[in-house]
Amino acid sequence: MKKVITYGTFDLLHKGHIRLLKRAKALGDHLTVCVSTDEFNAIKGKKAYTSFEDRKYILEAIRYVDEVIPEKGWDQKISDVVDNNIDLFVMGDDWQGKFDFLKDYCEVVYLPRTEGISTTKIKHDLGMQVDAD
Ligand code: C2G
Repeated sequence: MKKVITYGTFDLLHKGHIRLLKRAKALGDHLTVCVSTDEFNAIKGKKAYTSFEDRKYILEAIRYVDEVIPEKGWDQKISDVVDNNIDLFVMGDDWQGKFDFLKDYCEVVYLPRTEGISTTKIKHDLGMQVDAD
């Protein structure tokens, strides 16, 4: 069984997120999503509209997602890959190269982002407070 993992906040879930999850799952048999906690988002300088518990609940309802675990910091990826027997790490290419250190532990693939949609754009278009990205 080929296990895939990906990471993110997945706030205000949109087509770009779903397309990433769909393509990641298609590269294996099992997809684990490591979703940022509210505390980690604060470290990332992001404030999600939807709480960690609700973002986890929503992700668990997606057909492409098999397991959801918490992302509490930047430095858990190696242990996540090892402890979960992960074969493939997938991220959108806005992260191109940033996680190549994982190549010692698993395959690493960066997928093209979906153009024209982002959580920041949604918030901006709705006239909401936008994080300092
Ligand atoms: N994404 C995408 N297309 C978009 C928007 C997002 O493919 N239009 C992808 C991102 O590249 C990422 C995933 O969807 O792989 C989740 O995006 P975010 O929730 O914005 O994740 P981010 O805040 O970048 O957190 O440790 C890594 C971080 O947790 C990543």
